[in-house]
Amino acid sequence: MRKLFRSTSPTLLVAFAALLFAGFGCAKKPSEPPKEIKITADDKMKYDLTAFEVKPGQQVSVTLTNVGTSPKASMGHNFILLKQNTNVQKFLDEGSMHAAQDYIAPEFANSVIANTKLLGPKESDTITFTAPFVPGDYVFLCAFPGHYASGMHGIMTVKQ
Ligand SMILES: [Cu+2]
Repeated sequence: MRKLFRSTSPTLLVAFAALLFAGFGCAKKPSEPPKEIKITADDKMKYDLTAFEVKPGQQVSVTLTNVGTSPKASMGHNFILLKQNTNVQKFLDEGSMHAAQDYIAPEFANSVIANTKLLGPKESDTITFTAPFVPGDYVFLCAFPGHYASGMHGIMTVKQ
């Protein structure tokens, strides 16, 4: 009896592990496709969309396309979604010294919920993220120096 138990238990363990994996797989499966947001940015330092709404915890896919023609070094654009209570001015000031990091200062990396890369003319980037569970307004902006001041920012509202 004891010998039989010993020989079957590894099989049982494998079966149990498989069940666990199946369970996790189920839990992770998104219930609906992500909400798709498409934004363009141009040489006039403007987004064509400055406000959108999502549900708490919803999967969101943002595609930013730079429709301008100016070189990336002088007119790059990105989309950075910030956590609430981020000091935006400080984020921009510190970021301006980190061109190689797409203007996101390492000390502010934790303030970013999601971001596209910095895009040159005709480039596009899609990011997918989970919307915050806390309802409210979340700032998004372009961190290229001077662009926020020119109006390159908007609000993502999380609302049930
Ligand atoms: Cu920009």
